[in-house]
Parts: sequence; C-alpha cells; structure tokens
Amino acid sequence: MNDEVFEIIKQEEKRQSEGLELIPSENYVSANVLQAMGSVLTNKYSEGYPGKRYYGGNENVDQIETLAIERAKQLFNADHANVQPHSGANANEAVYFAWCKPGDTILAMSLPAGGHLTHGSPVTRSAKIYNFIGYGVTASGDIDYDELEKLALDNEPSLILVGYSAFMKIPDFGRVKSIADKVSQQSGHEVLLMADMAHVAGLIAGKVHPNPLDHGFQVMTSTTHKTLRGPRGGLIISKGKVGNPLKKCEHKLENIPTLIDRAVFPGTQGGPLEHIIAAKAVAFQEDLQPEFRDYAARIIKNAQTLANELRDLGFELQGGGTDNHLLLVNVKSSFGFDGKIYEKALDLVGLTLNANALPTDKGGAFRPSGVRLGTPAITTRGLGEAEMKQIANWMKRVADICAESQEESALDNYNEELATIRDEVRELALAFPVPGI
Ligand code: DSN
Repeated sequence: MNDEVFEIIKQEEKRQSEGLELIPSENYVSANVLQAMGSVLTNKYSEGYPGKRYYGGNENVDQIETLAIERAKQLFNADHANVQPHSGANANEAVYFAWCKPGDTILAMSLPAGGHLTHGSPVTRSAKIYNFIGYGVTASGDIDYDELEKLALDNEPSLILVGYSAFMKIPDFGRVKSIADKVSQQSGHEVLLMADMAHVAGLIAGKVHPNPLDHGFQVMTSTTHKTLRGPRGGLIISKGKVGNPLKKCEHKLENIPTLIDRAVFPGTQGGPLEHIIAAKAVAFQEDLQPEFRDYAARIIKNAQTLANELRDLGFELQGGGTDNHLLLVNVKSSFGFDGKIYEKALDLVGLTLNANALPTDKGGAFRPSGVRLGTPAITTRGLGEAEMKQIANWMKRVADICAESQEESALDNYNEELATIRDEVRELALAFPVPGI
C-alpha cells in the first residue's frame, strides 16, 4: 500500500513505541482488538438492535452485538447494556435524552472541580437543553457531599450525575443514593442516578473500585478505550426491566434500559459501528479474565508509587495523592511555572501528559496551573515500581529546566539536556513494547 496515510501511521507507531503515554485517559489495545476494528463489519448497516433491525443481512452482526452486550452485563453486574454509543459524549447525551425533558435540572460535578465537558459545560448542546447545576470538591479533593445535598434539596434535579475526568478519590455512591431518595421524597418525582465512570470503568471491571450499580445507581456510562482497554467508543449499562426498544414505554425508572435503547437509536444516533462493537466484545472478554484484575490492581499501585515519588521530589499533588489511576499535580505552586510549558517540555522528552486546570484555578483553561497524568497505559506495557521512580526522576529534571526557562520559547536553550533525557526515555520505552505493533 503506497498511500501516504500508511506512512503517517508508521510514524505514529514509532511515536507510541518510543515514548511513554501518561495521559490517564489513554491506553493500548491488544492485537485482537485492533483486528476486530479493522474488519469487514465496517461495511454493514444495522440500525436497530439484535433481532430487530431495519436492514437485512444482519445474522452475523446480531451474534456479535449480542456477545458484546452479554459480556458488558457480566462485567458490571448489569441487567442491560447498550454497546452502540459512538463515544462517551454520545452515551451521556443519550442518557439525558432518555430521562430528562428540556429545561429539567441535572446536578453534576462542575468542570473546574474535575467534572467533564459533557456534564454541563455551557459550550455543549446538552447545556442549552437542560439546566445543569455544578457541585464542587473540598480542599482535600473529595466531593463536597454537603454542598451536593443542599443543591439537590434546593433544586430538586431529575438526574444526579457522579462522574469526572480529573478526580482522584473513590466516590461515596451510597451517600449520593440517600440524597437522591430525600429529593424523591420531597419532590414526589423519581431521580435518576447516573455515574459516568469513563475513567475508572476498567478498575470497576477489575474489582478494585466500587461499582455504582451495586450502590443504588441505575445507570453507568463509560468510554471503552480508557481503562477498559477496548476500541474508541461508548457504553451505557443499567439496572431495570428490559423491554422492546421498538415500542414506546412509560417514563419510569424501572424502564430505564428501554428508554436508553430508544434514546441511542433512533433518538440520538443512526447506524451502529459494528466493527467497533466487535472490538468492544473482544475487549470485554479480555476484561473478564483473571489477569485483568491483576492489571487493574497494578494501575493503582503504580499511580500511588508515582505519587509518592513525585511528592518526595517536591511536586504538590491535588488531594495529596490518589486512590485511583490519576494524579493532578500543581506545578505552579510547586515550581512557579504553568502546566502548558511543562506539557510542552515533557512532550519533547517523550513523556506525554496534559496541562489541566485545578479546582482552585480561576478560568485558567489556557494557562492552567497543573498537569494531569495517570498509569493505565504504562501499566499495560508492563512498567512497574522501578520505572515509576525513573519517570518521577525524569519529570523532576524537566521541571528544573522549566523553572529556569519559564517561557516555552526559551526551552530551545536546553536542547542538549532535553535530548539526553529523550534518549533515556526512548531506551526504556523500547524495552516495553506497545501491544499490537
Ligand atoms: N478526553 C477525556 C479525558 O481525557 O478525560 C474525557 O473525554
């Protein structure tokens, strides 16, 4: 094949192999997951659900989607799974659409506190349809449950959402359930409890993190490409009665699985991506194996080792450390420079992470005080305690360079030092091959 696209893909394989991926929402899939994604299933239209399609020729697709659904249910102890959302954003949008009317109130963690864009950021479509109210975190980095309760009782939301993309604690799902019960009693309406566990779904599947569905939540959304180590895509699982998605059903919590099916298709999406659904099925089977539990436990161990090392080297960590896969580092308070210059300098040495605002940042999305990093991807490659110490050490050497240069443009003056670190990172990275390459 001589299309230049394949040359660029080769360059990306090299970038991934020679660097270390510290973005907490990224991971590496297996060769089998890659193979399923690159299959002829992409040729097929299959609007509808297994056994209930609007096109012929779906006898194989039906079997694949059914496998994906059954495996997802088994992974999360759920009554129902919808494996069709093209992304986590689509999954969230479908749940809002399934349960809320325009103007309804949704209570969710605010973006600066660690929530996600799709949880009510004013720039999103959902925020123009629903009335989002944001709760925050305490100084210690945990959810501010007292504030959540007050906001819930004052505003009587239709939906309470626990979910985040920059939060390092384990949510108290039981406490949120009891708040939802109080709102229901006070308002007389049912409150949907939704958890967006995109970041930690693999930890839940690996049984090292509580499952919100075991603590009174009815719905959990996720992406499938983060800790679940599947293809880029979305997933919705739920508890309740599973009905016929082609027929209307009453707006009741017990019908949430069917309301969700109807909200995904035809509510918010068209034809499902069956090649991606096949890859989800393959990944879910991998996630059901005992080795995956070991992987999930190692993600947390590596994150905590990295946190301890960084703390010892003078990095100030939001919330003091981590209980999951993710760390937020306040580089501004630690060393005086912002997250953007640090992200850039680390990129130059082959350590990829992202600048991230901290709950205390005031509108600092473009020059945030922090960086966000995590261990799912490097744990997949087999890095362990010794390598976490090495990464912390490189991060400190790069931090020293940033502290001296202060400006991104001045990093050029440190090319030699950065190149030395780059060579060291490359050597270690190549000793831990990327799966599927
Ligand atoms: N972009 C993902 C993350 O990095 O957390 C969430 O959508």
